[in-house]
Amino acid sequence: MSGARTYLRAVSGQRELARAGSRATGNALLELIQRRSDGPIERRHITVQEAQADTKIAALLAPLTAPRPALAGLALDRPRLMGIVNVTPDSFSDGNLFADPGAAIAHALALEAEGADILDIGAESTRPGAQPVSLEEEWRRLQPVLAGLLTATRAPISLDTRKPEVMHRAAGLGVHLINDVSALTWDAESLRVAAETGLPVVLMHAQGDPRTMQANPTYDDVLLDVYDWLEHRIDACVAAGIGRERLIIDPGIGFGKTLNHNLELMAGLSLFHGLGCPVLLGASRKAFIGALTGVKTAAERVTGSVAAALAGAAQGAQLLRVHDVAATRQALAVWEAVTAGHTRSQT
Ligand code: HH2
Repeated sequence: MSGARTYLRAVSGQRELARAGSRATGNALLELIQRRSDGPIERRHITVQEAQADTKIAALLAPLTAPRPALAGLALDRPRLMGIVNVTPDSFSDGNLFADPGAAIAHALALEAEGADILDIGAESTRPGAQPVSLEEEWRRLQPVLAGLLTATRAPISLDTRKPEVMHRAAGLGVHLINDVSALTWDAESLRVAAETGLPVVLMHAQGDPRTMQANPTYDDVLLDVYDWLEHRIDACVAAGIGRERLIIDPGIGFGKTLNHNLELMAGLSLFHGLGCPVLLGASRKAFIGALTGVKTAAERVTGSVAAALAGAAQGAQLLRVHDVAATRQALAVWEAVTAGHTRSQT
């Protein structure tokens, strides 16, 4: 079968598969997807036992069951919350609220107190239509916040940037993670510099640049196209010396996607575990929630955001990037206990 590719995802039971590890015999239901360059995409359901009985399919099952290494000291055996701190005048939901360094630090500490496991600090909005900011302006905004936070919090600090020089400077200050919405494609130096930092890196998929990305995003099959693109970026990172164990992948909700693209990605999210890296979902307060609910003000999309976070957790996402940490933490605590049938201390 020339030009054919096979993919495997858990339609249900991804969390149980991950817990069961190589012993995986659980009741997960799998979907086998075959895409040929010259024909329709075929999808059929199979059981874990059927997957294990076929050597080629068993190889696709392995990354769905393999444990992920700890990230910046955090075990990834349960969904972790990345609290968002935008040190910007123009972010889509909280622009200008935390542009002052003191306000940004206070907000980050409040998110930590609410239960954020990681704090994601960004100083350049990448919302649709956003204009890029210069290196020096981005660093002017970031430096006091990073320096202040690194002495004030025990939570790992993630740096949301596309610029290699910002990665280099922030790594020198001691940040723990790089989060790049361009998956290290924005600058020709990004791969090399990110490799040198030795830090874990979030590779997010985006089609196009924030200024134009919502103009007319098109895909053959959004789920498989984003998967293939992220796989190529992982390969590029590995070739540049960033080992797979340092990578986290993210389908990039809202970045060059229509409403239906976003919904297909969320519904098929478990596919991305096949890449063998932790999966991050960033759906918080985004426009697709407004489109589904009619809530125009981003800051009022908390309930919809929590629903999206739970949907991501149900598909085994290890990291959830959220503005509303307390609300998401409360929902996750209840959801985890009622789906498990016991509290975590009883496991
Ligand atoms: N979304 C935004 C920014 N950074 N990083 C990852 N990994 N995944 C995302 O989905 C993601 C991201 C956009 O949200 P926000 O930071 O709230 O807004 P803005 O870009 O306007 O500052």
